[in-house]
Amino acid sequence: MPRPSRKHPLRRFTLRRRTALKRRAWHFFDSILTCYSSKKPQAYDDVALASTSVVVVDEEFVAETLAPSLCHNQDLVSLKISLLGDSQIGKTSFLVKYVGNEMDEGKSEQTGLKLMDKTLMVRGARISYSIWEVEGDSKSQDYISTACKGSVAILYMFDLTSRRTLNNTVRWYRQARRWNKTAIPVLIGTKFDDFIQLPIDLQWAIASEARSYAKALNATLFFSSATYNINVNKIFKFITAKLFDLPWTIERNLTIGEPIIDF
Ligand SMILES: Nc1nc2c(ncn2[C@@H]2O[C@H](COP(=O)(O)OP(=O)(O)O)[C@@H](O)[C@H]2O)c(=O)[nH]1
Ligand SMILES: [Mg+2]
Repeated sequence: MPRPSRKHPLRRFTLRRRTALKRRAWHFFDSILTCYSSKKPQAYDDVALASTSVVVVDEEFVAETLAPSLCHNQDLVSLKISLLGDSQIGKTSFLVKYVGNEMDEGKSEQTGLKLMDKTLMVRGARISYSIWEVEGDSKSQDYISTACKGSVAILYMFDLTSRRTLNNTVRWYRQARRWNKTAIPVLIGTKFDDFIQLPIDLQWAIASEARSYAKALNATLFFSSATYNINVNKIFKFITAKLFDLPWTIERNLTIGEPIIDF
C-alpha cells in the first residue's frame, strides 16, 4: 500500500490560500499604516484644510464639514437675500451686526438700496450671501423689484415698539410677492431690548399680533436685537439650514419677556 504523500493536495491548496490571504492582510494593514504616516493621502489633507478654513460657521455646521466625503467640493454658491421694512426700524444695524467687518462699504452707498456680502463655509462649500436692503423711505419703492428678484429668502422687518411698522409688513409682503413668490419668508421684530421695557400686557398684545401676521404671511417669526446681538446669527443659520436641508432645527419660544421664535 503506497505511503500517503507528506503534502496532501488538499493541504497544499490550503497552504497556498493561507499565504495569499496573509499577503492580502499585510497589504491591507500597510495601507492603513500609510494613512497615519507623515505621507498622508490627499483625502486626509483635505479634511484638515476644510476644518481650519471653516471660520464663520456655527458649531453644528462645523461638525458637518468634518465628514471627508463632503469636503472635496470647494465650489462657491452665490445666493441673494433681501430685507424689507419701514425706515428707522433697525435694518442696517441688523445687517451690520451679521456681516460685521466683511461689510462692503463701496457697494452700500446707493440711495434707496444697500448691498452687503457675507461668505461662509458650509459642508465644505463656500456660500456667498448678497444681502440687499431696501431702505424703506418713499423713494426706495422703486428698488423692491431689484432687491426681490431671485432672492432665496426675504426678511420682512418691523420695530417691536411700533405697531404701525408691523401693520406695514403686509404692504411690503404684497409688493415683494409681485416679483418673487418662492423666497423663504421670515418676519423679524427688531429692538427687542426696547420692547422688553414696555408694560407686560402691551408686550403680550404685540407678540400675539406679530404671531398672527407671521401665520398670515406663512413666515417664521423671530424677535431680535441688533444692539444686544439677539437672534441675528440664528436667523441666517435658520435660512441656511432650510436652504441646504441641514440637520439643524430651531426651538419655538413663546415665552413673553423672551425673544419669541414661532413657526
Ligand atoms: N434699542 C435698539 N435700537 C436699535 C436697534 N437696532 C437699531 N437701532 C436704532 O434704530 C435706529 C435706526 O436704525 P437703522 O439700522 O438705521 O434702521 P433702518 O433705517 O431700518 O436701516 C438707529 O438709531 C439705531 O441705533 C436695536 O436692536 N435696539
Ligand atoms: Mg437702513
